Amino acid sequence: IPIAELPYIDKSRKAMILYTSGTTNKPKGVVSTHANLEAQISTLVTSWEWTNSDHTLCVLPLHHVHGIVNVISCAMWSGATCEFIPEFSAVEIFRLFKKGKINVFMAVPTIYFKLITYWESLPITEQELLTACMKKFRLMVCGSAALPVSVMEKWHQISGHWLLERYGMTEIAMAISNPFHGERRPGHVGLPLPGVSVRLMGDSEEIKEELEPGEIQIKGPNVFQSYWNKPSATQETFTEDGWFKTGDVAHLDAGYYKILGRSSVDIIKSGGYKLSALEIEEVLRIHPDIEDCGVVGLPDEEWGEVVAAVLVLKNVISKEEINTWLRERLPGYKVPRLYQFVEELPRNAMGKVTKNDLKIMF
Ligand code: MCA
Ligand code: AMP
Repeated sequence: IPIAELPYIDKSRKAMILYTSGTTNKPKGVVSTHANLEAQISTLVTSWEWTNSDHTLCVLPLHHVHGIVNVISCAMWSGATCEFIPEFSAVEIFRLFKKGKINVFMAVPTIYFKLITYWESLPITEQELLTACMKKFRLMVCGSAALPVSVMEKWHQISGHWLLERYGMTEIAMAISNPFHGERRPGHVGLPLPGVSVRLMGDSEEIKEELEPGEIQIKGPNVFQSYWNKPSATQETFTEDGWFKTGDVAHLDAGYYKILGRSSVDIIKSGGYKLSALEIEEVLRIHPDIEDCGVVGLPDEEWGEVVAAVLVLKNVISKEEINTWLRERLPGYKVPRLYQFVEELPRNAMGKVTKNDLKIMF
């Protein structure tokens, strides 16, 4: 098939906006240029050795980097094949795996957890067939949230693959990755990708040494241009010398980065989605029977974290009624799974709700 020439596009032009939740109550639009996308895609194509004979399956939403950049854009850049399923289904994923064409697969930890659970429910002959198909894959990647070591080990038992865990963010796409060749260290996100500079910064603006925790800061052509129509938020997220402040805390351990946590308790990662506790609280406070509330993320093996809410009520109302009301205003993955009702929220001397005390209540 003759390949038509593509139109000339100035690479400094804006190419894409993806919305991301953060420590503000409204999601921000992350604007990336064509040059940003080129850098984000080409570093992965090189590092993970994509070719036009690859065949992948997109099971992820397209309004996030994981689906749109890592899966689809890398496949298109390489001339590879990309299949889609309209919504997540373990049955459908394994049915397509069994056809024997797919050789590259990428997903969030929750999806690997769900695939393991489904695989375990199958008869042994079916399990063996699937294992044989998966062993022929070239690459299996996991990211968007911490991959529990238990999931990595179990997936190795059933597929023969050590998942390649990598670290990224909407504003920078992928920054740190375990190697394609070489040791994929459980519980670690790996080394900086080619073209990406990484440093760990302490509270007093000192660069951290081996095993000292610090905020991950990123520089490179992969880093986004601006938040849509938010010049001051854009400025605040960069240091004076131009490093992007991720808000994630890590340390360096024998050459590999390990994520230790986040600087904000108000960011929740559930099912690979990044959620703002403040955004959920703001919606809850509109409810006529809710006086006040505090939202937190609780550790969970399947979802990474689950959303939980502590409520002070004006009038008696059930959890079910609150959930029905919330589902008309928020997508399902933002709706709290657990509730506690209290007379008063715990606060510190400054009057700020102490989120760690809320977590203890569960
Ligand atoms: C859904 N359910 C949940 C959650 N989500 N329960 C607890 N916590 C949650 N977060 C419940 C629903 O209420 C429902 O239960 C049941 O699970 C099925 O819901 P459904 O919406 O059908 O869920 P699903 O289709 O099974 O979705 C699970 C999923 C999805 C496939 C893991 O969450 C997903 O696609 N996640 C990936 C998101 C992603 O791509 N993130 C990347 C962004 P009931 O029936 O009882 O109500 S991060 C990124 O791009 C950065 C750059 C990076 O590093 O990659
Ligand atoms: P998002 O803003 O949706 O792009 O989510 C990015 C966030 O996901 C990062 O700031 C991290 O907190 C988290 N994240 C991504 N990959 C990993 C990983 N491999 N391990 C732990 N956290 C991760």
